[in-house]
Amino acid sequence: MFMSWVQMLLFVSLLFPAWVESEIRHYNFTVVLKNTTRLCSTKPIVTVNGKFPGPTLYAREDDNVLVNVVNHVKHNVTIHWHGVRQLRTGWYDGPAYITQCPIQPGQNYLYNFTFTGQRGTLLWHAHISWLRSTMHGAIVILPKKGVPYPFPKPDKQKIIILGEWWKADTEAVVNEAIQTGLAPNVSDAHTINGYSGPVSICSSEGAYTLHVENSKTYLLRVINAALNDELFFKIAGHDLTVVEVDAAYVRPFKTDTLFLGPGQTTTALLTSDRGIGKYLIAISPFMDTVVAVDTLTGMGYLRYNNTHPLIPTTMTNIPPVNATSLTSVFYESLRSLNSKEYPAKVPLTVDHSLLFTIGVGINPCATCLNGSRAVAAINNVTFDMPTTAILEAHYYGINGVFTDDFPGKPLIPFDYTGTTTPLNLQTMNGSRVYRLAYNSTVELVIQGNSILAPESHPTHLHGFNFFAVGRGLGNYNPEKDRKKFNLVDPVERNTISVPTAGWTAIRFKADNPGVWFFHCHLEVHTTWGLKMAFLVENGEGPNESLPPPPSDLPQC
Ligand SMILES: *[C@@H]1O[C@H](CO)[C@@H](O)[C@H](O)[C@H]1NC(C)=O
Ligand SMILES: *[C@@H]1O[C@H](CO)[C@@H](O)[C@H](O)[C@H]1NC(C)=O
Ligand SMILES: *[C@@H]1O[C@H](CO)[C@@H](O)[C@H](O)[C@H]1NC(C)=O
Ligand SMILES: *[C@@H]1O[C@H](CO)[C@@H](O)[C@H](O)[C@H]1NC(C)=O
Ligand SMILES: *[C@@H]1O[C@H](CO)[C@@H](O)[C@H](O)[C@H]1NC(C)=O
Ligand SMILES: *[C@@H]1O[C@H](CO)[C@@H](O)[C@H](O)[C@H]1NC(C)=O
Ligand SMILES: *[C@@H]1O[C@H](CO)[C@@H](O)[C@H](O)[C@H]1NC(C)=O
Ligand SMILES: *[C@@H]1O[C@H](CO)[C@@H](O)[C@H](O)[C@H]1NC(C)=O
Ligand SMILES: *[C@@H]1O[C@H](CO)[C@@H](O)[C@H](O)[C@H]1NC(C)=O
Ligand SMILES: *[C@@H]1O[C@H](CO)[C@@H](O)[C@H](O)[C@H]1NC(C)=O
Ligand SMILES: *[C@@H]1O[C@H](CO)[C@@H](O)[C@H](O)[C@H]1NC(C)=O
Ligand SMILES: *[C@@H]1O[C@H](CO)[C@@H](O)[C@H](O)[C@H]1NC(C)=O
Ligand SMILES: [Cu+2]
Repeated sequence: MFMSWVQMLLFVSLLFPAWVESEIRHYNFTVVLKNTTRLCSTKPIVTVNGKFPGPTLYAREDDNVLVNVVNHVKHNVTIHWHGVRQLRTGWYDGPAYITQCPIQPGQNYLYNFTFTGQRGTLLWHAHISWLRSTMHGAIVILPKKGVPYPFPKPDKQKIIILGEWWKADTEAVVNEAIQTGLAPNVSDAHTINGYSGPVSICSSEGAYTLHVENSKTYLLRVINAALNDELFFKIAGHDLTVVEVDAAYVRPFKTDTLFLGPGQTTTALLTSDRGIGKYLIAISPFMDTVVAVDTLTGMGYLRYNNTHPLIPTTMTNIPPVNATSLTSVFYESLRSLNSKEYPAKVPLTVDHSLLFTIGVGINPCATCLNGSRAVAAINNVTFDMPTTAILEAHYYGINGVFTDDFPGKPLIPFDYTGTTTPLNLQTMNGSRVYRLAYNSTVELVIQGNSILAPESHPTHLHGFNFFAVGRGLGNYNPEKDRKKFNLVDPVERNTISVPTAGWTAIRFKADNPGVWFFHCHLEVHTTWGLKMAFLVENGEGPNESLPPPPSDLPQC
């Protein structure tokens, strides 16, 4: 006769499937200090909700997410939802002084955005100074209700967050580097879900254990939340099938080693078919040049649930720090699905053809320890952080905050990957942006330079996914290299490594109005100035324009 509430809900959901499909998900992120013991010493760290790594943000595609961030520490904070498209929600993107002023001590800000056209694994992290070393966590975007994965349904899902740990306070580490002009101290360990596993400096350090049962399929959502290291990820005795990167499905491929730069995510299937045993999980850094990195391997274990404690761990071959070929093989294996359901919408025409040369050099500095300091630049521009958010200055037409004269190519071309370039990097100052009309298409060749040292740079673009259409070594040659671009099924990502002494070409469509940060995701390089922003103008009508800011947008 009468319908129960459950029946009523079912009835309503049949009538209005779209209405029940997307939900509003509320989260409270309270930023607090938490005394934490790692590597046999205790220090207070800045966390969300006292957790390290922080809480996971779960949602489905099309869900509206509301995250109330309350700042209870003495630092200014912001949070960036790394890889979330933020379609017309640029006020919630998070990089300090680009899209918002910081959330100051005692203040709060409600981030309000929707996952559109994305599914998979991403991460959130603080986007101010070096706070992301301890303020980060996973974002899991499940497919819409009733929509299957384009791969066999896993039995279980696991989140695996790779990080870096310093025994010192990371704010002290970066401040010391800024003052002295020298490179900041490298981290003391690599961590898997917060634990390094036993290392030389602390043999009693705990380890992450991935508990498995035999004959099951696990979906591993692997996130590189390290500050400054690109990392290899390996599990002894088990292959992984990569199915998605940066919340975009890829053509599945099998590998025994994952390679992730900071900010990148890789989702892979693992089949537990060994029956019994305890297998080493190893994360180790990649650096194929003379620059110093932390070389301690982070360790965890995969353990079958019927394994006796005394069964020894099965070891794996840990890739050497200079295993360049592994990184190339991994990148070359990545392809978009480019299926009917998930087409690769690669821009086929190009309105802006840009060349950005990126790298690190040395500049004179009277107040620095050696009379010089490290600087980094894009097309010789070392980005100055303004003291007002650029997005606000753009929206309200405030003069004097930024200029829109960012050079689209090097003003004086040079032999980017030559080895005889002086270490001195001629830099220009400024908070310069590159202006794009709504819907314009961009081809951006990111050319690594060898001024201080050739080095791999994981570069990140906010507000868009791009297609990685080409990659090569040496100086980019448009006549020769452009012909080889993959415009059919290139991988779609938000962060891409520019190979050491080489280049990477990406394409994207500027269909998201706002101000979008572009920077190296090695935090040390961001600190030194390897950053800029794209300003995308409004299109026609409200659906192609940035709405006004929310009333609680933090003020400077
Ligand atoms: C968030 O915090 C508010 C205020 O403390 C509380 O009322 C609300 O229930 C919390 N929401 C969630 C999802 O935890
Ligand atoms: C951390 O430990 C120190 C020393 O024991 C103590 O003074 C401080 O209140 C603790 N802080 C927090 C956030 O627990
Ligand atoms: C979130 O933003 C949408 C518009 O994008 C708006 O309709 C909604 O009211 C906002 N939610 C809150 C809680 O402010
Ligand atoms: C950085 O390392 C040097 C040399 O080990 C040490 O003296 C210094 O205190 C460290 N700086 C910080 C901020 O921990
Ligand atoms: C391992 O897990 C399976 C499935 O839950 C269970 O049947 C089995 O008894 C477990 N084995 C042990 C030793 O706990
Ligand atoms: C990596 O470094 C080792 C030790 O320095 C060296 O022997 C080896 O040739 C290098 N491998 C590559 C691929 O450069
Ligand atoms: C700074 O000076 C010290 C001592 O003279 C030297 O060992 C070091 O290599 C110099 N560092 C840089 C980055 O120039
Ligand atoms: C950029 O820096 C390089 C290397 O220092 C130099 O050769 C080039 O002339 C500089 N370009 C400009 C426009 O200053
Ligand atoms: C860049 O700006 C700083 C301070 O704003 C100034 O000291 C420096 O001389 C400027 N450098 C150049 C190359 O203009
Ligand atoms: C942008 O592109 C969309 C889809 O291609 C089109 O519908 C829209 O009219 C375009 N807007 C402008 C301002 O060009
Ligand atoms: C804007 O988008 C909404 C929802 O997609 C649609 O209903 C509306 O017609 C669009 N308005 C314009 C002016 O295109
Ligand atoms: C926090 O941000 C405000 C606004 O930009 C700024 O005035 C203040 O100096 C910042 N505080 C710290 C400790 O950086
Ligand atoms: Cu870099």
